[in-house]
Amino acid sequence: MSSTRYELLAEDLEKQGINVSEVKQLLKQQHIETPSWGYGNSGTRFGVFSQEGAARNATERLEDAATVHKYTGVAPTVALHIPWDITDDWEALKQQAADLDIGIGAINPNVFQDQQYKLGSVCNPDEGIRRQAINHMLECVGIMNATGSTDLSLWFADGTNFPGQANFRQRKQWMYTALQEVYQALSPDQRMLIEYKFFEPAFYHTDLADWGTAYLIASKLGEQAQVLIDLGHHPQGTNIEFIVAYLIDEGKLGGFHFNCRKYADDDLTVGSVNPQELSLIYHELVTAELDPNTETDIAYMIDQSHNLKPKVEASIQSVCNLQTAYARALIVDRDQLAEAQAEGEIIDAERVLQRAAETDVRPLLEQVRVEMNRDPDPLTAYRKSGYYKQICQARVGGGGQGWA
Ligand code: PSV
Ligand code: MN
Repeated sequence: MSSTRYELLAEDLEKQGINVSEVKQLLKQQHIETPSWGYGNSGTRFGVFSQEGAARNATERLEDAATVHKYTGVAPTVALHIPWDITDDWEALKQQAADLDIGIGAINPNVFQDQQYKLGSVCNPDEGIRRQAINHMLECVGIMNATGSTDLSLWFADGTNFPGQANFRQRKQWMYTALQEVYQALSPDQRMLIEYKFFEPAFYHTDLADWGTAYLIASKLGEQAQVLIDLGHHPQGTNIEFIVAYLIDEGKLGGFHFNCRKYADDDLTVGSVNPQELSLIYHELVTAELDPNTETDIAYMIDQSHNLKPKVEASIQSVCNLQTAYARALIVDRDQLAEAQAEGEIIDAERVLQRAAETDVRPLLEQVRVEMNRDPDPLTAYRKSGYYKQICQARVGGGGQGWA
């Protein structure tokens, strides 16, 4: 009897000393959070492109997130952006999520869009505006309490566009005191994730520009504050896997926003242009995850808006790309790698990573999905389901969420 593609791969991996059932177990436990803002109409600063069937409100965004989970099996939570997802009945929204078999993930305050934030939020020269921003974040802690969310995910558009526009040190202090007040409102099981970005919408300076500034402030705040890495927020060529390793080693990596730097952030599918970079990032994540002496609790989230691709399909594709990267990282022969590193055998060390990255893990992922009672090909199964046709018929009208 001839072997299946999965059996051949499993045999080959076992020969390398990889425990395939452990790998499958970890793949089944993978957890990727999708963003509610990935399901509504969105755009660039040049315009919003409406899509047929785009979700028009939080309820519909939850339906889409649940659909992505239904077909992938590894996207069980959805991140909310406030006020885009505001409701006057959080209990009902939480119940809707539970009925759809998903949970509410990170809560993202929005302190960048309203008119008063033109010159910044917590670093705004106007004290009253700084207070409004702090109050909005405190309101979001209340929403965490109401929804059972444990992550407050913070990103600030604060920065300046011109030399001399503001006093850097004063802004640094405003940022810290604001975050301190919000930090103090967290309960012990909640944490604050601090996201940095070195450009956009301010281009002269950004108040939390890089992992160093985010790390410093998170360290000063305390254990419940950690850094969030968004793949789109670095200068081109940055070695992100090094940042990952460094922050993990300090117990300060709390969250991820996956996307692709090619289009700054937001829209381009994770792993579409740079699968090698993604594999190397996952290699660091998995190395830490498998290390019994290292504790990690990282929220893996996608931050993409899908302005061009059909949104639910693009989300399924992104989740699948992250499964692929995870699977490749799980099959790295870490003993052989450690040996090559210890002996200074650079080529051999690199070849260990290459071997994993070049392995076709599709049969492994298909097997995992079947064992999770999912279709082995999530995208095709979704396309056949008729969901898209149904939402196109049902969702007529509605503007651009956030960007409208
Ligand atoms: C900012 O560019 C960012 O990455 C932050 O995470 C925001 O919350 C998100 O995008 C909004 O799209
Ligand atoms: Mn982000």
